[in-house]
Parts: sequence; C-alpha cells; structure tokens
Amino acid sequence: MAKNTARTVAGLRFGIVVARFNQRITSQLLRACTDTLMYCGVAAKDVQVERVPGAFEIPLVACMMARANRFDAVICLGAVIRGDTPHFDYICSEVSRGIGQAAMETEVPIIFGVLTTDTVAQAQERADPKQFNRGGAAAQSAIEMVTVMRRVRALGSHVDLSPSMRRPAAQRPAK
Ligand code: INI
Repeated sequence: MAKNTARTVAGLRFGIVVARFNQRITSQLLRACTDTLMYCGVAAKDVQVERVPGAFEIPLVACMMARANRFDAVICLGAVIRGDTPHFDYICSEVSRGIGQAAMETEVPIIFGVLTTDTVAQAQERADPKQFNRGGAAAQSAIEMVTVMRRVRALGSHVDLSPSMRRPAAQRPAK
C-alpha cells in the first residue's frame, strides 16, 4: 500500500486482538500488522492491542472492542495449527463464525487474520513478512474496509438482524 494513504488514515483508530497460543507465530503477525498500520500513517496512540489466551477467545474480545464505538476496525490475529485431534476443526469453525457474527452485529469491520494451517512450517511462511505476510495483509484489509464502510454507510442501510441482535441506533457510528 502506498505511503500516501497517510492522508486518509490519519486519525483512524484500530483495535487488535491477538492470541498468545503459538506465540512465536502470532507475535510476528502482530509486529507486521502494527508496522504496516504505522507505515500507512496510523498513530501508535490510535492502536489498542489486547492479548487473549488462544484463538477461541478472540471473537468475544473483538466483539466488545467493536461495540465500544472507539475503533474504525478491529483486527484479529491468531494461529491455529492442526494437531491429531478434532480440536483444530472446533476452534477454526468457532473463531470464523464468531468473528463474522461480531462484524454483522456491530457493523464494524472485523478482520480475520487468523492462520489455519496443517503444519508449523506453513504458519511460519504465512506469518513471515518476507513471504505471505498475513499480518501486514490484515492491516491493509482493515484500512481498505474503513474506506468501503464510509461509502456503504452513506447509503443509509443497516444489517438486518433479529431485533435482539441489532445494535441500538444510538450506538452506531455517525455517518
Ligand atoms: N489456540 C490457538 O490459538 N491455536 C491452536 O492451535 C490451538 N490448539 O491447537 O489447541 C489453540 N487452543 C487453545 C484455544 O484457542 C483456547 O484458548 C483454549 O481452549 C481455552 O478456551
């Protein structure tokens, strides 16, 4: 992403939720993510990082950060690596479902930067800034989605969820 995005990202605020499980991988994702945000012109004071034990805990915290009305986007970072148990499948499906649901409920972009791989080596190459750089890509997706949401909010519509899930109008970001 070109550095001249600085004009459009100045003042934007981002929440990051990062899992400590597989920390060698997730700390690399986090570093690449924050480096990219800063490179694009986001101020360090406008980024709040919350750490959670594992990927399973990401959706709850991401949802609460999105509901706080303090962030233009929330970025979720984690690494779920397949073992010999079905644990992998349960965690992957809960994390992806939870993040998607949180975004729909809050109408705040919540970015899925959670690696789901068969091996540690695959996770390492996806986290490595010199290879797939998924942490940097998550930051870029967050910035892009802020712009998209500005345009789409101007259309005046909202996600139509059941009333119990709907966010009160008073809590929605101003258009
Ligand atoms: N959490 C991860 O983030 N990645 C994993 O690969 C993983 N595995 O393999 O078990 C994992 N498990 C922990 C889980 O996310 C929860 O933190 C734990 O079950 C407590 O709720």
